[in-house]
Amino acid sequence: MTTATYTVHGMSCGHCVAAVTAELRRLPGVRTVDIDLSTGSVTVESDAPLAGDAVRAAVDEAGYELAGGATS
Ligand SMILES: [Cu+2]
Repeated sequence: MTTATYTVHGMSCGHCVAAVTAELRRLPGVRTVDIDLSTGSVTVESDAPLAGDAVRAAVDEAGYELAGGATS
């Protein structure tokens, strides 16, 4: 199990949080997605480390922008 924290720009309400959560949960191995709307902080717990490109693509699919790199 591994946990990574990302920052996502552009989320402004619970709907945004739900959209990002739903897309990230589609990634293989993702267990939990925890989003702090006030900071844009997205914490993802997964079976194995996620590829940054996959996370970026999922956030992009939801309609938002992944900031910078991941910090574990
Ligand atoms: Cu919203």
